[in-house]
Amino acid sequence: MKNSAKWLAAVSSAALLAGTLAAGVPAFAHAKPAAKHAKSNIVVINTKLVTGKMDHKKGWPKYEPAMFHVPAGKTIKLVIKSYDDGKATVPASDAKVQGTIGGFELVNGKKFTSFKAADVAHTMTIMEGAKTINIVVPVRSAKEKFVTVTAEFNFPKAGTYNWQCEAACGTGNSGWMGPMMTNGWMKGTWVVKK
Ligand SMILES: [Cu+2]
Repeated sequence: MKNSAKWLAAVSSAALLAGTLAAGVPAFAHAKPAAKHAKSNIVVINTKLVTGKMDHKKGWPKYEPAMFHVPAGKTIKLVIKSYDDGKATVPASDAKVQGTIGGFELVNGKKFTSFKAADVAHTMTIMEGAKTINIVVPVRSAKEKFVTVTAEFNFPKAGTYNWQCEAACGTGNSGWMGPMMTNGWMKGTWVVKK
């Protein structure tokens, strides 16, 4: 045999061997069906709160996303990852957590029911008919990249509910212009379906 033919024979027998081995073993182990989540009644919604620098629109911080679609009657677990280190003027009443399950929110895993107005960067204030759900986003510290705010609440009834950030984080003298007036930035909707 010429060298090249020897090489070819070696390669093909190796391939044959590999094929035989492969045939003896199921090509892919079957993935186990995912265990049914014990808390399937919870719908997790993630959003990010980015600064004007991050979204390349100076002075325009933004919730990404700011429009939400959820089912009625389920527990909504909202997780906000906020990168904002800038405080904004907020009325003291909006520095309090309101309307959430248990009346609290978690910031980096720690329970809070209210904040010093000076520590507030934004809010997620949802007008659910006569009820208000108020989730407060505190300023992240210089040490951390972001803060994680988690709150649970629910919408018993279908409908479209508006939300607004109540901390004056926008443009203009009042801080209420620009993103504060623009859907998809510091205001938006929760569309709740049956
Ligand atoms: Cu805001």
